Amino acid sequence: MRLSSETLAALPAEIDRFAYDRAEQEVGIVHYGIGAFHRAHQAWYTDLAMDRGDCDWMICGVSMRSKEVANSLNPQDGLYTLTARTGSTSITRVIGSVREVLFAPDEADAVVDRIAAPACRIVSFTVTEKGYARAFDGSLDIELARQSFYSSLARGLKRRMDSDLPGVTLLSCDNLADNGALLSSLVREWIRTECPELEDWFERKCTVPSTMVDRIVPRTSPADVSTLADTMGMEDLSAVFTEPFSQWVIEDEFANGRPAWDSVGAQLVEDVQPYEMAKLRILNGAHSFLAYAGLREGHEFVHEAIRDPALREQTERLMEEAASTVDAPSGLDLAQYRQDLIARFAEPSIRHRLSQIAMDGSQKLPQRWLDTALQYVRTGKEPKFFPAALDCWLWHLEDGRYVDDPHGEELTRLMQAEGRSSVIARCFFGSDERPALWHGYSELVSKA
Ligand code: CS2
Repeated sequence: MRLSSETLAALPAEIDRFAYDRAEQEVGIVHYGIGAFHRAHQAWYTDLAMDRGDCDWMICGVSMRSKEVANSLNPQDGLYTLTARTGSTSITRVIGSVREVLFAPDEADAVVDRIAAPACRIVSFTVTEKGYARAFDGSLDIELARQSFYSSLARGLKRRMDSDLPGVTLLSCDNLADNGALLSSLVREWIRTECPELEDWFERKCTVPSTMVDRIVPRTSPADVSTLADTMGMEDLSAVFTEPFSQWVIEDEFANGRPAWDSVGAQLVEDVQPYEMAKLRILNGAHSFLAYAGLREGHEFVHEAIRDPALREQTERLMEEAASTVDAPSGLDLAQYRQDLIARFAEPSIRHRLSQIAMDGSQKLPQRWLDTALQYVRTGKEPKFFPAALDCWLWHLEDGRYVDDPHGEELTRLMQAEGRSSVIARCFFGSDERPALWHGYSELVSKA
């Protein structure tokens, strides 16, 4: 038996679930990048908000690169479970907020229809760092952008404009510095080049607030799925497993309404930046360090790496240096934040693979390490963590086993042929034909 609308009633009573009538709810959100993270985070908050009586916020998920989620979620009518684990306790809830999943390369017109529907009020994104199709200098790479969300998004917005419908909010939920401003400027570039008649309407009618998202969501393993099937008496091929902790900080600038996410734990604030800086530099910075340093030491999971005394000490030092570059958001004690993070990382029931975090380093390291190091250098201080952390990343390129990165092939080839100094030069300076991979950080090269 498999989880679906039909089999829902047969689930054991202790499995928590929503009480709203899904069939009555309209699709209020179109979400690009419906991976495990979205299902364990924004879709979960939305499900809880609808369960408290907020209506018409069903989600149409859009997959960009693989049909996997559509193939597993659509036969389940969009239903899946979220299991929050800690120690030996796990609590499972069925999430009802996803209506359907579209696979963008085959169903672009349907994506446009959903965005252009009067009920749609928010278009959100977890497309990962590389999904924004940025060129080396941070501007939009139009050719790359053609394979991403820009075209269907702009077509959907254009239809709204032509039908005199209200604007929408674009909500980036990716781990990028200033994700709202970044998304806004990239979408504007697309519009200016591909659909200039939309420019003024977009400016006047749509908003692009920033967000900070936090929840550790390891990739689901086949063992997780089968253990859950034993307790539920049925299979869920879209199940997600995560920690109980979750944080979502959102700038309250919505063009056309939003779910009552604040009634279920999200923080609506005026300025997300201090939260996002703390999270990217301390949590994600430490995560990336643990990934490369941990793999080098032969570990497989985050909880193993952080229990290695030498790595723990280095991680604590990195966190301390990162924290010293951050203005704490009001009410947040950064020393406590760091301690809590170590405990979250050390939780053995969250089997978070280091190789999952090691992915896409070329895209992640600027906001996780380089911004911190740059701030150090510019204030005349020595960023001690930085050479050690970069050394681990370079090791991982030399080693080659875990490299999964849009620039991975080029960097590992360069590493093999010419060694570390050429890779460093490529990252910080580039060449006439190929600009620097990390634009704007050349001051750091002497520390590399
Ligand atoms: C991780 C993040 O995969 C990664 O790079 O650092 O996904 C991390 O688990 C989340 O940002 C936690 O909120």
